[in-house]
Amino acid sequence: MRVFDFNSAIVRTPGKSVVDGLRANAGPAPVFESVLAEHEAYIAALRMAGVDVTILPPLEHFPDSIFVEDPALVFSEAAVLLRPGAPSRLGEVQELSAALAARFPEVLRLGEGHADGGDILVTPGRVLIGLSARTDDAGARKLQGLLASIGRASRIVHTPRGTLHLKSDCSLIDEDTVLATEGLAASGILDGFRILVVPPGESAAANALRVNDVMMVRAGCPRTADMLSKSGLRVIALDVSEIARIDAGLSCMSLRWSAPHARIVVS
Ligand code: CIR
Repeated sequence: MRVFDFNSAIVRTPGKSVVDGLRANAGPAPVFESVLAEHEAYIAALRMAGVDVTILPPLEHFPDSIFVEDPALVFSEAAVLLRPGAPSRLGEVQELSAALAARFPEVLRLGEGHADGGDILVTPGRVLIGLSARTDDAGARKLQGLLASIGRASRIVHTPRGTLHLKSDCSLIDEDTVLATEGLAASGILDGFRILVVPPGESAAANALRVNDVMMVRAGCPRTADMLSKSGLRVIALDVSEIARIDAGLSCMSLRWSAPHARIVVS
């Protein structure tokens, strides 16, 4: 099984409070109805890629809770409840725990430090954990221990300064190849992988999402889409312009894994 073979996913419907989601820069807040539409299209794309999607209810107290990738990390064999680095997001962890306990044979819990799922890139050989403003040394080290306990090797790297999450700047394309921004490609973090650099002006497209044989890419980045199509992938362009206003992209809106006996619907 490849690390991007998934038959199951969890997402969370945005609450109206999503318009108050965290954002690093001043700018217009997203429009709730538009976020909802982008989220619905995202769910449809996951289903089209062959994934059974569980939709959790909105949490108005947690504006960023639509971004379920950050409070947890999931594999077929276990889930890990993380500790997001933004204080307003810490409570999202508890809100996910019952859904994960019902679906995974083992649920581990990060007990100290901070780590956001957006800083974690799962590759075939190891899990890369990016230190960032959200993921600290204590959290990364503790997470390494948890990963080792389920037989997963990991490496701590540095998310480029000024980048929210490691995966804001990269995504796995296939078992040997990573799509990355020019800056991340030059950093050495990805040495050993074949790197496809996103074309100039399309750096936001580096946060793409491989699900089975589908590659979800941010709409409005035609050269990236073209490059990926030429790699033989079925590319689906998704509009994420509203959620981008709160610093988000494609990977952050789901937790994905391969469950042993999941119902698979391909449409
Ligand atoms: C935040 O700042 O936490 C949210 N507004 C965006 C989180 C995006 N998460 C991700 O890319 N993994």
